[in-house]
Amino acid sequence: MNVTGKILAAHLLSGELKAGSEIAIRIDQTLTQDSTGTMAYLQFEAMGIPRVKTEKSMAYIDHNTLQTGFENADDHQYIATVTKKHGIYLSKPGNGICHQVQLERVGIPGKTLLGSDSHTPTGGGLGMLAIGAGGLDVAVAMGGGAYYLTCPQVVNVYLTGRLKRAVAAKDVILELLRRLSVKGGVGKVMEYTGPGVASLSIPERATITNMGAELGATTSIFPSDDITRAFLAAQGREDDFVPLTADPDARYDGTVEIDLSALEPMVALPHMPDNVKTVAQAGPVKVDQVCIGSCTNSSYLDMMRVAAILKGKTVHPDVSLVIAPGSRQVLAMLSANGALHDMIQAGARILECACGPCIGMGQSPRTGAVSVRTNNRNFYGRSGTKSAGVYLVSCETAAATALCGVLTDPRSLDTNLTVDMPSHFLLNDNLIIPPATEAEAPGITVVRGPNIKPFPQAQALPESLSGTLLLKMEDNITTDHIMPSDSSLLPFRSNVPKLAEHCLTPVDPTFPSRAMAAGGGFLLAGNNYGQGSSREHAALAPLYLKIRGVLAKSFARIHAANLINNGILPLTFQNEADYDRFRQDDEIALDNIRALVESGQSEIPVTNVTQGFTAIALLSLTHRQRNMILAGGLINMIGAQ
Ligand code: MIC
Ligand code: SF4
Repeated sequence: MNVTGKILAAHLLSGELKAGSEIAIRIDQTLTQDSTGTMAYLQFEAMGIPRVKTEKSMAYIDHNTLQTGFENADDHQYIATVTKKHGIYLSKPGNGICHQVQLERVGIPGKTLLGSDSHTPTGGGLGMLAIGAGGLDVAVAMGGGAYYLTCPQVVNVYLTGRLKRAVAAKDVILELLRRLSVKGGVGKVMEYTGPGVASLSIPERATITNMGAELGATTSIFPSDDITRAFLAAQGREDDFVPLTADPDARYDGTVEIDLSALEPMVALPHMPDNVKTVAQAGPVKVDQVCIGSCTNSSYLDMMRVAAILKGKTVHPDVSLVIAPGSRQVLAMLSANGALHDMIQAGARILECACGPCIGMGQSPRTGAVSVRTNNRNFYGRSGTKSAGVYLVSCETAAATALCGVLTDPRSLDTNLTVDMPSHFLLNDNLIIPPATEAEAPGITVVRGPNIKPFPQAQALPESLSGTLLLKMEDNITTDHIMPSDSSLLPFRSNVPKLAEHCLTPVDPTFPSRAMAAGGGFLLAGNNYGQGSSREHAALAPLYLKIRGVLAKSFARIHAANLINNGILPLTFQNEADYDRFRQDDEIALDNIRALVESGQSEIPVTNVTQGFTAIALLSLTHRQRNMILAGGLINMIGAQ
């Protein structure tokens, strides 16, 4: 067995471990962050379960920390009180980015983790099976319910050699994205094996598993070995260590080989993480801004390499360099050992330990800017400046670039980049607030400010559906297109009516008003629709606008689940060429759709009323998903049960 298979087998509640079939697994740990968490806790409350049933559930506040109005702080207070009441640990704002803190203080090899954030697979660096999902699925898992997923294929990513100086773990995952594309991991777990694994530290492994999300993978995982033991011991958690490796004769559904010694610094050009070239090929592009941080690249190791490059130098006069260490542990260690001083003296602007610029919460670059970042996503508009181009690189490339003012291959610097992993991290969990005891919990009042609005609920599936195809879209539409998130919109994550006014506006600014005027309708999309974030708001805002179905060439995993959880039909073309026959504004009809779904039929005739033809769409639903669609979503189904 491979590592993935071992963990799945140990947690299997129903189904068969056969790639492509539906399985249900037990979830040991959950995490939420504030931008998806408010909705997840509202849904958890709607289920009426008094206390979480997981081994450990964490709530992080790391996304919405700008607090330009009362909204963020209202959400923080809601999360602080609802978690205290229901048995969830709260990581307060300032304690760090959820994935970094979870890796340092909470994650355990061999356990399952479900998180309401697409980069939850960061935990795979520790040998956890860590999966991103919509808030509602996480709410169900907190209540002790199973997590249902399609049993993934497991791809063996066989690593040989070792990284050369100034070549980073980020370059490994960028190389994989170059080879496999943003759809390359759909339906798969990327499992790392081979002699090269032992040369990678835990934060380096976590950088790779983190950005496996951009491959569309279900998750990514490394074995748990001596390096894992040493990391946990340095975090004061050696007792959490369990060894976990693939059997020597483990079977895989495919293999990709990467010779670490052959890699060079890579860059993803605007506006897609798979638009990858070597830094040398991309050339000395003039740069306006460099942002170092995010859950991909903000560990102690990363920051120490950045500090080494910056030490005694000055940031280029035309560049604004911002640095956000990933956790308070990292920041505290940098301040104690003087590395923070080196960054400040070089001219870096230090930000709090949070997502910040990665999700457009501040630091939007100037009009037409080139912004070089260590993040994982460079989707159109995500920085908050539509005309800017974001380039994704390693910390080493980012720091070298900040000094030179142009995109720079860090191998050209002669800095010593050897950083030893600490044998003891600075430990201080005083910003992790434990929940109330069961006896105290009934006395806790959950506080809801005026920004907390009820979430929209779907209706049961009617006999037939009809409406207009309100928008025709290309391939690879991201959740940042469907439900954009920047500093002006993130404060409204618990206010879906307000968010809906911005739904799909990066594709067509007139969409929300047209959808409202039409009283709802359908969407038409290409391949990999809904890639990117786990944000359920990309389903909730369309639901609010009465979108009943999306007709696409294919869907991204988490978004498809979010649509079904909210009673919206994810239909794919039986014959992809039919995509070209449908036009925006065509009227379509799905006659007798309820009876078809009830009978378990997956082939759904879609009549194009305007043009007078019928095409076949596929609705591939499991028995459980069928019941959800019929009931009008997961909450209604649970209510009915
Ligand atoms: C992101 O990186 O896009 C986010 C913001 O972390 C999201 C979650 C969200 O939309 O709130 C994610 O990756 O799931
Ligand atoms: Fe935060 Fe960016 Fe990571 Fe999302 S990708 S969790 S916004 S740092």
